[in-house]
Amino acid sequence: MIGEMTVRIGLIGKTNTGKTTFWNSATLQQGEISNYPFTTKTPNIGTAFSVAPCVCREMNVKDNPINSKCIDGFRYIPIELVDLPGLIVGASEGKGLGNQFLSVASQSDALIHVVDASGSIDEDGRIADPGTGDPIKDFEEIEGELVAWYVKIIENNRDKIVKALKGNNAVDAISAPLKGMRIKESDVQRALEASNLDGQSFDSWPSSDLWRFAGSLREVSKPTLILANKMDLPGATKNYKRIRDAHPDLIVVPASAEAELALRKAEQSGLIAYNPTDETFHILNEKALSQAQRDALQLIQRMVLREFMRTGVQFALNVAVFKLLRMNVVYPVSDIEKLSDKHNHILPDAFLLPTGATVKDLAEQIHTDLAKGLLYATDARTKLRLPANYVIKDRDILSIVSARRKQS
Ligand SMILES: Nc1nc2c(ncn2[C@@H]2O[C@H](COP(=O)(O)OP(=O)(O)OP(=O)(O)O)[C@@H](O)[C@H]2O)c(=O)[nH]1
Ligand SMILES: [Mg+2]
Repeated sequence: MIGEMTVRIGLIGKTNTGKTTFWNSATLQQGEISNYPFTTKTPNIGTAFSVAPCVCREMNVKDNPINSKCIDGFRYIPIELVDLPGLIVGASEGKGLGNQFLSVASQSDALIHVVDASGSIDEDGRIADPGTGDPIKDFEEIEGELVAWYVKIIENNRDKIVKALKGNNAVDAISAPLKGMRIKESDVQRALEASNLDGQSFDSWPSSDLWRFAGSLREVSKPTLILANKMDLPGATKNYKRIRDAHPDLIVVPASAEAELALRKAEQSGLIAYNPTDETFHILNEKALSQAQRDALQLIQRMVLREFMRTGVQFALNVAVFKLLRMNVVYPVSDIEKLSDKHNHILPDAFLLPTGATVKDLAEQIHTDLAKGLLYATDARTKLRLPANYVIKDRDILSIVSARRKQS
């Protein structure tokens, strides 16, 4: 079910870092990849998956998923993945292509900031000799552009905010023009507190306060991980460690998007069996491989999978969904004995709901009618009745009982 509530992850970063390569490997689509700066001209939007162990094995049933997939006991739950045009310094002032698409980035729930850990792009994002570029500097510059853009949005809405401040509290007044950016009131509240501006009149903030607030708001509203990409190139390991040391407060995931793409392609053409949640692949048809393919697979095995255990693509998506956004997986059913819907589909749906979400929130996500007449939910494991304000746990299997409409 891809809709309003679907979790959306955005790929940002300097041009040429491998965003589209990552996106292609995760969505199996064909965005244009090249080693020229600014290859991606408009955002690519596609479906990727977050993967978690399914409850089917624990409950000992064979499931028939509808809104998701179940492969080898793992549930693949769809999320939206957005690939953005590359950014460079000055983007917030309109340099490059990125500026006009920062609004698309801002509609994500979380961001994956891709850097070239091998240091093989120069300051302007042109391909250079590995080791000559600096991914830490790249990361910090792009982050600076993002904050500058937030400052600009708030500045552009200054009159509206000041007007709204007359009848409302600061959180409501500041949040209103930011609604389209998936920024919640609680984000604004947290950012005001983090920047020591809670209770300070917005009207009289000096520019330094505005920047501090924008920085906090960027941090709390769009949780972000750093993807240290191109780990298959020389020098990348050193930079990966440098990035981790420079940003101990952020999760850094080492990756090779190119290796993931090669493996997914080889899998699609039936050459290998590869499961992205797995850490290895095996060759299905040795004879069909060309020498070049054989060499490439060996290189991937040696350089990427053995050293880092994984290519990092699926892992990064899971970290974004389950660690940054703290999502839980919940399985709504209609019949708690059979664990099925009305049409006998066993464990048909898996939904992602943020930590703290209640039975009421789940009912709303399924159908507004269901939420309106909501009475209670029943837990399939304990058969207990749970009230509307029960806080959902990860892997809960629940049946919603509503006076208005029974769950289909
Ligand atoms: N060695 C190596 N090269 C990579 C990897 N990921 C991407 N590349 C290469 O880096 C170059 C840029 O890749 P893209 O995916 O087009 O980069 P992008 O970030 O989308 O670039 P823009 O659209 O211009 O912002 C291409 O030549 C890719 O083949 C990787 O993991 N390892
Ligand atoms: Mg691109």
